[in-house]
Amino acid sequence: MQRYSLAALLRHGLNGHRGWQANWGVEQPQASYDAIVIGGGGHGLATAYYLAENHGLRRVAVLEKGWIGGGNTGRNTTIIRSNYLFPESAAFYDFSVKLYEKLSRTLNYNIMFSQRGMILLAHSRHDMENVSRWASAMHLNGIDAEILDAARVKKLVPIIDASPSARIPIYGGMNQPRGGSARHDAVAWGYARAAAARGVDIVQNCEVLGFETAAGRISGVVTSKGTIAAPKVAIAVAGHSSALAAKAGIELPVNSYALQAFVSEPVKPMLDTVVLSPATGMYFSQSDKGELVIGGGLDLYASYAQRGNFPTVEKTVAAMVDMFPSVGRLRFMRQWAGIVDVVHDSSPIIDRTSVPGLYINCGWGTGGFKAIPAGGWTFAHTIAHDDPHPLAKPFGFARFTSGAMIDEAAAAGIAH
Ligand code: FAD
Ligand code: PYC
Repeated sequence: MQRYSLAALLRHGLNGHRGWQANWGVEQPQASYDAIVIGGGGHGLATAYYLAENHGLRRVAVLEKGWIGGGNTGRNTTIIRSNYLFPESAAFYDFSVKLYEKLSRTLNYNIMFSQRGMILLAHSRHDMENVSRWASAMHLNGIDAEILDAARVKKLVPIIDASPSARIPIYGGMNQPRGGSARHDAVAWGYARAAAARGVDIVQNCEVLGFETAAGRISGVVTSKGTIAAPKVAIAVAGHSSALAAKAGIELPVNSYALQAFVSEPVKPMLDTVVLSPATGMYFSQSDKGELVIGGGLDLYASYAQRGNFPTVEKTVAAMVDMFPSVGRLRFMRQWAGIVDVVHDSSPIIDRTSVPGLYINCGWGTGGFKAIPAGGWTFAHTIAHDDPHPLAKPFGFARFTSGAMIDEAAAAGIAH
């Protein structure tokens, strides 16, 4: 791993930053690997890191068609929480939060993890019932949750309009104190650097175009940089999962939609928690630079365009200005979308596929950033042992035939 002395830092700073060595990445892939991971998002990079670190596989490549973190990992609004309803999800996502709690130290890279709490707003008596049941489910699963009345919401979020005349009334809410956020790029870069330091080849600008098989097993991939052999190939390409898996003859129960986010100009500290209003689909937090990081619901039709469309922006901003009138004159600096991979029970898929040697991690929809450490950990185990990790087992393909769905639509944060 690269370490710099103070003198070296000064020298680099004064000479225009020439001469830094790259922390990861090779231009050309080797002819063969023990395992190939397709997709240099958080899940692919974490998978490669844990393959090397937990399972001793060093001849591993991550193939990324663009740049690492350029997909949803670098486009998301970084909410981390484990407030799900079902025991399978609670165990999985809380394992992820626990890995996040020590990730900066694990990777020796500051991912700026901040457990500032995550508040879900209740706008009606019905919403209050809902969050009460939700908090009870969390307590039964051993996860922190507190019910808030309107006065406590106002105390935690002073800029909210909780007055009796507010157009969107505030009845109260629910807080997960251990929820929060982390810097998305840093998660990708931290895993990439740590994986590369363990011998993983990270190959950017390398698109996987198809699969090679021999005697019914996977034997490699065809890429924009040539054909590469490997007995194990793992897909972690989020919104492009169904299109890529189809090239191996696999039909996935996944649809792809645009999910948008926006960032305001920076302002002085005004919010030190994460706030989400499930009923309106509006949520926001404040970044360490002062920008408000804002998101809304899914665009309503399936799409691969990383733009999003205007009605979603309008609806989100209208709800935000109603609830937080003081933001009404702020200007937006940026708007974008990512293509999210949606399964009809709003839960992910981590499993082997029907092609021996081919594995898949997908279906994170609007909520897979929080799952990156656990997704990588359990997917690496699944690949290394050719058998699902116990935490991943409920999230396999079997549920689509057994009917044992894990329907987390109500706890998805942003419905998907
Ligand atoms: P990605 O980061 O998308 O990585 C997949 C990679 O695969 C991409 O880099 C892509 O270029 C590459 N790829 C695709 N096809 C190929 C190919 N053929 N060959 C090679 N490479 C290929 N989650 C949360 O938990 N909290 C949030 O607050 C949150 N907010 C969100 C807000 C927005 C606007 C969006 C879009 C998503 C949000 N999410 C959130 C969801 C989260 O971002 C994703 O679930 C997560 O980042 C998925 O990670 P990934 O590694 O699977 O996918
Ligand atoms: O998963 O918590 C989440 C989330 C909120 C907004 C988008 N995803």
